[in-house]
Amino acid sequence: MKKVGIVMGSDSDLPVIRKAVDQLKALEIPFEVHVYSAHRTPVEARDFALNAREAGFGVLIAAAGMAAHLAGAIAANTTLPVIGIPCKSAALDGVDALLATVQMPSGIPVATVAIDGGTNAALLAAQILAVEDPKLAARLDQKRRDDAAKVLEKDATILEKL
Ligand code: RP5
Repeated sequence: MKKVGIVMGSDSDLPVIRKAVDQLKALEIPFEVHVYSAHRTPVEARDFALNAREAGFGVLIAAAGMAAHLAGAIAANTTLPVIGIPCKSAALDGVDALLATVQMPSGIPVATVAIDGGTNAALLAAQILAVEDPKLAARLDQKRRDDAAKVLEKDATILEKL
């Protein structure tokens, strides 16, 4: 199976990345995690993106906060699918990163998930890999069934709580 490459702009983004990593582990998807910044280490971020396909990655996830150019900078240097996670920061609650990540110019797409949306980033990466991997697709189907069962359990008990 192809690997998922995860890049975060700073180790302060780790709580968001941990959610993605936990989900990838649960789905038995191989991954690598790096700290590269579009601004502080632009050369390393670029080189990672340029070499990613050859290095065995199938999807990339990029998480950054504030003026969050990381996902876009990665996407500019690869045609692998890139998923952007805007991370919340103190001043603007992540809206700054959301707009910087989602508002990509035509020609360089970034599939942007919710602010701090580490879990959905991992699930979207899994769904992309599952296009060519029936076993992974079956694990995703099972997760959907498990999640639905949990909601229906809550439905069955909600009246007792009221
Ligand atoms: C961004 O700036 C990072 O992705 C992080 O979300 C934010 C703050 O970085 P630190 O100052 O905590 O390293 O580049």
